Amino acid sequence: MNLRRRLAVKPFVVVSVIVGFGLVGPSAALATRSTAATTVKITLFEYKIKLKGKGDEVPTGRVKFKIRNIGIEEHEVVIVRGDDPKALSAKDGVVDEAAIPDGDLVGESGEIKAKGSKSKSFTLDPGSYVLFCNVLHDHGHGDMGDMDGMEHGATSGGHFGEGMYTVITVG
Ligand SMILES: [Cu+2]
Repeated sequence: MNLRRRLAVKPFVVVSVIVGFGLVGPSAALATRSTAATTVKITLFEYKIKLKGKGDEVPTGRVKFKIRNIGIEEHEVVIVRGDDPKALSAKDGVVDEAAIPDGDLVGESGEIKAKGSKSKSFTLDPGSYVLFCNVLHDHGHGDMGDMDGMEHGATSGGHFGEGMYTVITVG
């Protein structure tokens, strides 16, 4: 499993190195391209993902998500290609992230504690993206730490099922 993953990732690294060298060249076309990231401010609370300003329309390229959790529960933002949250494979209000095709999963913020904040940047191609929170409802299980994959196998629902998602358009 591990080996397969490493092999799968390697060609990507090689390609990005080559592209990186290409950017060093004094190309006028590339020089005019803005390298500044667009900042999109996101507020999380029970159970909504709110974008500030015109955050749902984002120019293509580097996007910096500044995420604040103003709620009382832990939240996160998962970014997936697509324009319909309901098209995601979900069970009991929890999206099956393992069922998302590799190329569609852009990334995630990771859990953000109540009153906490996090910034994360992604390079986004034109298209639509679903942003959602896949945190489970807290049933007083105490501190479970950062257990990876704890979303899976849940039967008691999660924030996605409460409608904690939104759609952004890039391009
Ligand atoms: Cu949440």
